[in-house]
Formats: sequence, structure tokens, C-alpha cells
Amino acid sequence: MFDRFRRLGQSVRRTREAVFGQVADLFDRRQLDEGLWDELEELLIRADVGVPTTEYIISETRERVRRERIKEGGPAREVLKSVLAETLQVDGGMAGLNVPPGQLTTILVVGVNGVGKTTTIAKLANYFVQQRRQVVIAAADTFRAAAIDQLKIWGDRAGAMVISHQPGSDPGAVVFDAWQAAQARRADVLIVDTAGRLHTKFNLMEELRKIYRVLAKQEATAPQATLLVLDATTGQNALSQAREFQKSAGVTGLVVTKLDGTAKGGCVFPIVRELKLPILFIGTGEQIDDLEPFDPNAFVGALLQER
Ligand SMILES: Nc1nc2c(ncn2[C@@H]2O[C@H](COP(=O)(O)OP(=O)(O)O)[C@@H](O)[C@H]2O)c(=O)[nH]1
Ligand SMILES: [Mg+2]
Repeated sequence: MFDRFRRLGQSVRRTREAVFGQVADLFDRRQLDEGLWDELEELLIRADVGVPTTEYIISETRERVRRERIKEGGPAREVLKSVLAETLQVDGGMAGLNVPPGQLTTILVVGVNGVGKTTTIAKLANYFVQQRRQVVIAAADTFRAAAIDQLKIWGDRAGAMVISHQPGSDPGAVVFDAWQAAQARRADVLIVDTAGRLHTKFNLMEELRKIYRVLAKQEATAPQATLLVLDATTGQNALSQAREFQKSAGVTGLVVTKLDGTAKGGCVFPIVRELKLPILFIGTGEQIDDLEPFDPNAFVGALLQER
């Protein structure tokens, strides 16, 4: 537990050092005057929280501070922490993803090229194998030969079976075979990798729709989850990518990667608030166990950690 907290703290270090540390300090050194709220606004915008969400967070915090007749920095900072954590909460959302044993759960993983889909799939496979789940991976990003090889290596390392075809082959056929293999092995989880770039955005969404059809033909409720992977280093751009995918891909949850490599970790606030989709996991590094179930309170605690 302590170790996980330390790792979370480490992974948001750059975001904390760039901005949120100053947010925490702001409440140490002064009165709750207009200047403090202005400075807070400036800091949150600098942290990639974006204007609408920054305004929401500040007005909500000020309102509660007023209502509770808070006059001191310490308690006001606690109010801010609650507002930040609540902004990251979505009804029905919970940390991680629960996969019951003994029945097949299919997880489709989508997102643009380079955000960390394949790496995240390897991490997820490892995460579920550690929970003694039998995992099959479908290498349905057939667009890039390297993606297939990468997945085979990662799959081996995680202890998951990887089903792949030749580069350039039909992703629907890969998914079909992987489904059959998962059934034959009585697997608990089937994770489907997908291409992040085709010749056009239309082709990409068409291909995803085709994968959905192949899965739905096997089982009406499949896939049980569609995870959109977003790269935190792209900051506010991640939000526009997410809007695109949400329109056509029926996303049920988010994975935010590369938090360790960026000071733009504040982008998670507008992403959750505007998309109303829960973050299930965060990526905190390039190794196979650098994946953490996302806990809003722990995350905000790590951002505003006292130093
Ligand atoms: N630092 C860091 N790098 C990551 C993380 N997740 C993925 N990457 C790196 O991002 C790059 C692209 O990852 P990849 O899984 O191939 O992306 P894909 O194109 O979406 O499948 C690789 O160099 C990964 O090592 C993360 O959480 N932290
Ligand atoms: Mg990939």
C-alpha cells in the first residue's frame, strides 16, 4: 500500500512540481482573498485543466468555502481537494476493472497511434494474469507489422496467449480466431488491440465498427468494455481525441498513459468532467507493471502532497 502510494507520487511528480505544489502552497501563505482565487485560476490553467473546468472548480470551491464559513487556508485547501477528487469521479465508476473468473470478458482497446495502446494491453494482460485470470490477446492492429511482433513479445512476458495473422490481414478475422481460441481455452479475458491510424479517420472508425460486429455475432453483449487510451503528454489534445472516439466507438472507460513523463497531468480533470467517462487505469511508466487502478482521492492527494 505504502509502495503504491509512493509510486503514484513519483508518477505525478512532474505535474506536482510544475504546478500543483504551488496550488497547495497558495493556501499556506495567505488570506482567502480575491488575489488567491486569481492565482489559483492562473495555476490551474497552466496545469492544462482548461478554462471551463478551472472556472467550475474555483466557483464550486469558493461557494463551499463561503457556505461553511471557512476563513483559513488549511480547511479551504481541503475543500479544494474534495472538489478536485469529485471532478474525477463518475457515477458507477470504480478503480480498475473487475473481471469475474469463469466467463469470458472481452475488452476492446482503442485510441490514436502512439498513445500507448499496445503497451497498456500488455500491462492489462499482466494485471489480470496476476489475478489468476486466463488471458488471450487479439493482435488486431494488422496495419503495422511491428505492432504484431511487439504484442507477441509483451504477451509472452505477461503469460498471455497472443493470436495474430499476417500484417495487412483482416482485423475482423483475427478477432474471430482470437474469440474461438479464448472459448476453447475457457479464458476469462480477451483483450483486443486495434489500429490507431488508417488512411483516413473514416476507415479507422469503419474498422472498429467491423470488429464490433464480429464480436456481437459471437455474443450479443461483447465487448463488455471499450477502453479509450489517452496520452497525458498531449494535454488538452487528448480531450479532442476523446470526443472523436466517443462519438463513434462507444467508449466505456479511459486509460490515461505517460503521466510519469509530463507536467500536463491536469488534463485529466476536463477529460473526466466533459466526457463523463471514468478513468479506470493510469500508465506510470514503460514497464509491464507500470499500471495503476485509478483512485481519484489518492491521485489528488499525490498532486497536492505536502512537502
Ligand atoms: N513513459 C511512459 N511511456 C509509455 C507509457 N505507455 C506507453 N508508453 C510508450 O509510448 C510509446 C508508444 O506505445 P505503444 O503501446 O506502441 O502505442 P500504440 O501505438 O498506441 O500501440 C512506447 O514507446 C511506449 O513505451 C507510460 O505510461 N509511460
Ligand atoms: Mg500499437
